[in-house]
Amino acid sequence: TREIIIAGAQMGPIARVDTRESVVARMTTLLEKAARMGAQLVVFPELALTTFFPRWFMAEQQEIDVFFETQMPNESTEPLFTRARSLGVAFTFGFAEKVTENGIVRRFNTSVLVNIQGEIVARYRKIHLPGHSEHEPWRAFQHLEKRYFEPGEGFFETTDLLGGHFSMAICNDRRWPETYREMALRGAEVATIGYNTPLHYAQAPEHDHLQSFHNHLCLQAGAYQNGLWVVGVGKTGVEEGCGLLGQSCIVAPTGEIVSMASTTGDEVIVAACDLDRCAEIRENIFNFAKNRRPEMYPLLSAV
Ligand code: ING
Repeated sequence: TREIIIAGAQMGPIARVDTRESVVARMTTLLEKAARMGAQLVVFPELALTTFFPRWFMAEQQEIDVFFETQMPNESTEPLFTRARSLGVAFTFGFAEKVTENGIVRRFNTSVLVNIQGEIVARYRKIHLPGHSEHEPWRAFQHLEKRYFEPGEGFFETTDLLGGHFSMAICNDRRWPETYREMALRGAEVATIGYNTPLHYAQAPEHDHLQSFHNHLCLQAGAYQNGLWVVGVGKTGVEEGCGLLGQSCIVAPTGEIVSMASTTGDEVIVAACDLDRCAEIRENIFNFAKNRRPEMYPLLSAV
């Protein structure tokens, strides 16, 4: 067996006025609790450092940029990196990233994976940006990820950590079956996925009551159909008047939920994840080499 203790650090609402320092203090408390529970890796939500600001239309770029980090770690997040290193715990979290590449300022919905030495060993920039790019006042709240972020240009890379192969995805990525298949084809054993999912979906409010079902359906199917451990961790509760889905969970390669949050606040969930269990699926029902027929799915990889 190759058992790794993995924790999901679900976070309750973050107010627009909450300082990075106050949020990092909450994250540090969650990380310390996870460590006490034996965690070797702690998974935080998407955009874990700030409120989910794409819910508002903001005209001025400098008002938007208040929510972005221009370097990582930085003065406000360094205490989290330092504490994790002292506890020998790896972690992953999402944040809004503003970088200048080749003289061009770029903004991404990003997550990083940090090893037990406190070093960033992987960076992923969300490729499936949901929502819309123009102000749509008819909505109860906006979902302007297509306006505030660019889609990432990196693939679902895997990173070796703690004796396993890890891949990161972010929120809407988890709804696309391609995400998990690409990870699994690259040898991933664990998918870590932070999310901020409103309970109200403006274009189809008749589906609002299905948000929890659709969340677990995607995570469980992705896990089972690809023999992956999947860790889905939400920002939850009523954040600036907007209800966000909780029920963060850890899913085994069989598709079974083995640990789930039961509050809509800051909460640690933990599971002992034997990475060798991926083989139960990947060497049998979903043995890609023996059973998958890519030549019969020509449209799947078509651009
Ligand atoms: N949020 C949502 C998500 O994909 C959404 C957007 C909500 C899509 C509900 C469909 C239904 O979980 C982010 N941040 O991607």
